[in-house]
Amino acid sequence: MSYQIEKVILRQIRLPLVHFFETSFGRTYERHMVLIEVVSGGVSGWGEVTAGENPFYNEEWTESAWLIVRDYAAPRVLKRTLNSANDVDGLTAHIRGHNMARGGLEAAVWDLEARINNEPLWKRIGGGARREIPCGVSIGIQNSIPELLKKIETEVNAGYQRIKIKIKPGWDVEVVREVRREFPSIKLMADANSAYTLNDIDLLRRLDEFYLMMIEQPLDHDEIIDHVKLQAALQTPICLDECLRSAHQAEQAIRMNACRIINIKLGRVGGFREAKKLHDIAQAHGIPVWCGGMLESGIGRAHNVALATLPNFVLPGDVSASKRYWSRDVITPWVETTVRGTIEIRDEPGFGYPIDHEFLDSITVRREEVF
Ligand code: OSB
Ligand code: MG
Repeated sequence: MSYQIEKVILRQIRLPLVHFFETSFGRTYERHMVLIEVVSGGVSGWGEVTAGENPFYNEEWTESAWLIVRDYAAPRVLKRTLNSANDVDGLTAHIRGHNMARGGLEAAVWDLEARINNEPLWKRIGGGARREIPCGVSIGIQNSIPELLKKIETEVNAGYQRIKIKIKPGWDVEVVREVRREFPSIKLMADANSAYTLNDIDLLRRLDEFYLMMIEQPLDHDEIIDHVKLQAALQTPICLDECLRSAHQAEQAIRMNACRIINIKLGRVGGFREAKKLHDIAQAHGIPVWCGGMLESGIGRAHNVALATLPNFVLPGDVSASKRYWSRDVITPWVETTVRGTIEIRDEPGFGYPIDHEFLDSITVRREEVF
């Protein structure tokens, strides 16, 4: 069934984190997200742009996302006859980069299409390989090692299946050693967010001793080739995040042996269509994937849950309970985990969680309609 989008509504919200989140590129206390609502025949679909507040993870940030969606992406999609949400990717593919802005709009159209068809988003995208998704947590750089150990203990006790810690030069080998001493048998991994270079090979090899599940994006954000050299020097599998922005790049990285595992983020690759393509290519090569996170509100979080029901999402992802991030989420109920460290999928149409409109309105700092 074809449909047309009559209106795109952009909203910018502010949501303070319950605890700051620190990576090798900086600390975040409060998220400023752009939410996208697409309207067709009285039905609304929702998406979230996963760009950060600053262009430090990649080139995008809240402000650029607003302009890209408003001035470039939305006008290409509005009033067109769409046969499928699969069409959206191609309509905005002339935009160079800015995958998160493109992907926020694309995801909103998938949600809309699921709602028009009265079916859950996970079903619309071809997922549903599992009824509950395995969950891990991503724990940022802390002020001290004891504080980190305390946080890990809390999350392990909450049932999370694997722990990811952030590392950077000066907060790496000794920190991982202490974590391993305290937690010898947990599934543990480290994410460097591009903080190292090939000059650090010897240091990174010292991490092999701690039998990490993987080390995520150790080298430059746009560097695949150096990861080939590093992977050949390490026992620990490399997982790529930042530098895989398309299914094609992922295929090249796999063929070159730049990584053995892939983190898929909906925004980073520009939406569900590309995420599914990347997923399929990894699966065909026997490379497991997991769903990354970008400190999403409930809307982006629920999209991630749907994505993680595709069959090759076999490793626990960075999708965890709302309450780890927010004192109040924009959906009700919030995303919660089971005692097994999983999130159960829901059968309501679209992304499956009603929006808390009253709260959403109260944290909206900017709103604009494009039609
Ligand atoms: O590299 O995975 C990352 C958050 C912001 C930017 C980059 C990353 C992250 C996370 C957090 O690790 C994952 C989450 O809990 O949402
Ligand atoms: Mg990462």
